[in-house]
Amino acid sequence: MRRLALTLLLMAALFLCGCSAGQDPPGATPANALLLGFSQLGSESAWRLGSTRSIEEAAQRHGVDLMLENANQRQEKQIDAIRSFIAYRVDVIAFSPIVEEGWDNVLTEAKSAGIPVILVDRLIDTQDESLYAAYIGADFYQEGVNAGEYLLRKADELGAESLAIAEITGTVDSTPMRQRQLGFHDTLAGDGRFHVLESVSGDFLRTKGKECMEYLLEKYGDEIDVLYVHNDAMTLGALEVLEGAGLRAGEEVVVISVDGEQAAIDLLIEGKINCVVECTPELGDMVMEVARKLANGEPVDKVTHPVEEVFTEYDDLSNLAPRGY
Ligand code: GZL
Repeated sequence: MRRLALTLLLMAALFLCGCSAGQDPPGATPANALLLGFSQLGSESAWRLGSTRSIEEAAQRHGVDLMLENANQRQEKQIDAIRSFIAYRVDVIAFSPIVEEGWDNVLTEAKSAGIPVILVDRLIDTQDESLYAAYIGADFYQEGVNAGEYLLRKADELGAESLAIAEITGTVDSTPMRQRQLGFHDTLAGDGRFHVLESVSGDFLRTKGKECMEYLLEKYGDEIDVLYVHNDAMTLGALEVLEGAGLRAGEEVVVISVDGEQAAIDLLIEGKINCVVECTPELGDMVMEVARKLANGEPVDKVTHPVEEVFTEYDDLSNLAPRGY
């Protein structure tokens, strides 16, 4: 009799607070709730916009509550965002570090607060690998190797004895800039056919890619046989200058680009770009899966690379799916 009375009392209490057995009372945090703080570095390219979209859509699909802050290309704003995530007691922090150095202090604060950190898209340079739980992003060195291996094939096909290379790099001291440069030059090292005229930074921006091309063309003119550009946005800017100078990009100048934006693929099909090395921005689902595991105290891989392709003038791209960025 007492048990029945207690049961009736409990059911009445649940009814009065508007919830039934198994539901969380209003205002309570649902059992599988996950609050992710994400610091995006900016909006510098269609690739970056695709990256942000991937994170936002994946958070929706995975039922993750997302606090996304855009730093507009400023490291100090990323650091401020991470500090605000710590103060807000998010469950997991993720961010795309604009450059590799300068993160130890703020990530030590996150570690002291017991909040796991995921590096997305770019790495940091630190002596303390415990400051982050996982890196989800491309193997940029391999992307540079992919670009170099295309050029070796092109040089053989041309029967070229000497090719002068101009390079437009991404943001100085960022992982993609450092690794795409290293992988490319390591692949060509020792092959006497290639020499680099100059490497200049376009900061991954179309406008600066255009300025770099104007500078390179002014200084080297038709000496330039090959243009290696660290992202499609800068390539689009550079092609404006080449076309304006009456130079046939893809023919008189071999053009190698990275990212795989739709605009670059269209130019590859047109024959104005010779090679596009893919760097996918579609990392959102991997980020959410790892964040969920970290929040549940489950082990995660330290490094996760997405599968990436290389698109060249030798490929049949007629059935290539729309790129989505
Ligand atoms: C690469 C990413 C780079 C892209 C650029 O993963 O960090 O940043 O290649 C973007 O388009 O600006």
